[in-house]
This record gives sequence, C-alpha cells and structure tokens, in this order.
Amino acid sequence: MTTRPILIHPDPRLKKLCDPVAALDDTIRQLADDMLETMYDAPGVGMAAPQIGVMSRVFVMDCAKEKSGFPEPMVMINPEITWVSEEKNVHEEGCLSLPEQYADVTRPKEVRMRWLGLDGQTHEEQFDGLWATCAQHELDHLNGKLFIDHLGPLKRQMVTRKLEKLKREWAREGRA
Ligand code: K1U
Ligand code: ZN
Repeated sequence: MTTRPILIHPDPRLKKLCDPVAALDDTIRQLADDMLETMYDAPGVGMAAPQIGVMSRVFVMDCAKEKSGFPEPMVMINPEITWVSEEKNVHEEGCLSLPEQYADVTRPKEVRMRWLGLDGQTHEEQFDGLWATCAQHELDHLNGKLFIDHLGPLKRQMVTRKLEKLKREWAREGRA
C-alpha cells in the first residue's frame, strides 16, 4: 500500500466526469488499497479516485474509525444512488482537496446506494448520518462536483481565491 499525493482545488481533474470501471482487476485493487491508505493517513473519512488524479468511478469511505476506533473500510466501484429521503440534513463538510475550508451543506438525510464491491458482487445498502453525507460528497467528486458547488457563487469564489493563494505559496516553498 502506498499513499498518493492529493490534488488541491483548483485543478481541472477535479471538475471532470469520471469513467465507469469496466473490469475488476489488480489495478483497481491496488487503487482501492492506496486510496484507503491515503485517506487514513490524511486523515479523512472518504476519498474519491479523481482526488489522486485517477479518473475512474471509485470511492472509499470509513466513517466508523473516528467514532469507535475500529476501521470499517468500504470500497465502492461504479456507485449509484437508487433512493434519497425527502428529509434533508445540514452537515459541516470539509474536503481533502480544499484544505482548511469548511461549510454547511444541505443534502438528503438518508440515501440508498448500489455499487460493485471488490468481491465482484453488486451491493445495495441504506446510509444515514455521516455515512450518507460522505457517500453523497464522494459521488459528487466522481461527477466533477465539489462541496463548494453547493454554495453561492460569492462563497465559492472566496474559497477558490484562498486556495489559489495557498498553492502559489506552496509552489514558492517547493511543496507539491
Ligand atoms: O472527499 C474528501 O475530501 C474527504 C472528506 C469527506 C467528508 C467529510 C465531511 C463531510 C463529508 C465528507 C473528508 O474526510 S474531510 C476530513 C474529515 O472530515 C475528517 C478528518 C478527520 C477526522 C474526521 C473527519
Ligand atoms: Zn472531497
């Protein structure tokens, strides 16, 4: 397992629609392992493939470890939402591609997801709480959408400008 560098917004790869995974092979297994390693190392509760520059419909999440201390890693390949609750929930979101930026985002409180697992089987499960928020946030990444795209244009522009400045500073310091 290897940690891979995380792309920081603005980056054109974070705005693109990702491609469906055609076959479950060793490249995808390695990708999933590296994404989990990178997510736990960051630390984060989720990570989508485009955040490390891989334009495939894969995300990982683990919203249990922070609470219970026990990992419950999930790998979702070609995930789809099959149902959303009418009830909404507001959650303060962060993103590993938008360091130190947080905002309240309103999304459906519960979602039902269908995905292909690393076992080659199709899975379907309902999520609530942080799991539901995280799954929707990660699925957005696969569709080229960031949590700031749920905010107004002024807030979005303010965050983008801050991160452009941060990236310029990092470049001057010789950081990636
Ligand atoms: O997609 C990402 O960039 C990961 C992101 C997922 C997420 C967080 C909060 C709400 C929705 C989705 C993160 O993991 S940001 C870091 C974070 O939330 C966290 C970090 C350490 C401990 C607990 C949470
Ligand atoms: Zn994110």
